[in-house]
Amino acid sequence: MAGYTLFFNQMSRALIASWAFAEVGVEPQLAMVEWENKPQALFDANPMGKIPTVIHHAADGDRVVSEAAAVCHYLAEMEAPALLPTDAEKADYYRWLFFAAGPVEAAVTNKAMGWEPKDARQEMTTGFGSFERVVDTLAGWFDSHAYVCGDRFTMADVYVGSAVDWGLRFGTMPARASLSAYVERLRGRDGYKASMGALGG
Ligand SMILES: N[C@@H](CCC(=O)N[C@@H](CS)C(=O)NCC(=O)O)C(=O)O
Repeated sequence: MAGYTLFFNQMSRALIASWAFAEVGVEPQLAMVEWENKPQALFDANPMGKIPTVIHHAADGDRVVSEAAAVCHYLAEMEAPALLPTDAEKADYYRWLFFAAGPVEAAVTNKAMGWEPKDARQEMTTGFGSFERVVDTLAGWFDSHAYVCGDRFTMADVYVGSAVDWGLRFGTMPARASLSAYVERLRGRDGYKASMGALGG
């Protein structure tokens, strides 16, 4: 049996996990998920019924990990410590990993669904502030850094890079020069081509 099961659909955030698996050099068993007919095993593992959901068939028993950012980091912890941050890189690594999973995700999806904070007061209490602040802040980082942790690719780039890649690909994030250049660097990776590459050019 493979060491991991990945509940998967090609047009979903499960591609992020697929990319993470490619980067750590592990091939999971895919459990295909049709939206209209999700397998019971997915709900058993994750009552949210969302993907990516991963089951790690560890020596001490099965472990479930969901949430794409957590899946990425967990796989680096288990399989590829070289993709984890050094002490000096940890602040950048966690900062941008959580920024992407929280403010970026919320800002992009809220805007795409037609909701944005309507005034300064709402911005103050909304975790992402405003879509513009989120994009300016993220693009500002990549104005002067090649990757999340500076000049070295880490697992955080799989998650942050996926958010930027999807944003540019589907037009939910503006194609700022630094964001486009960041995504181009990532698209050159073998792990990206073997996973996200399925989305086409
Ligand atoms: N917070 C989750 C979101 C996962 C998510 O929304 N996945 C979508 C596909 S992109 C899904 O499984 N949708 C199926 C559903 O909600 O029924 C993560 O970051 O992994």
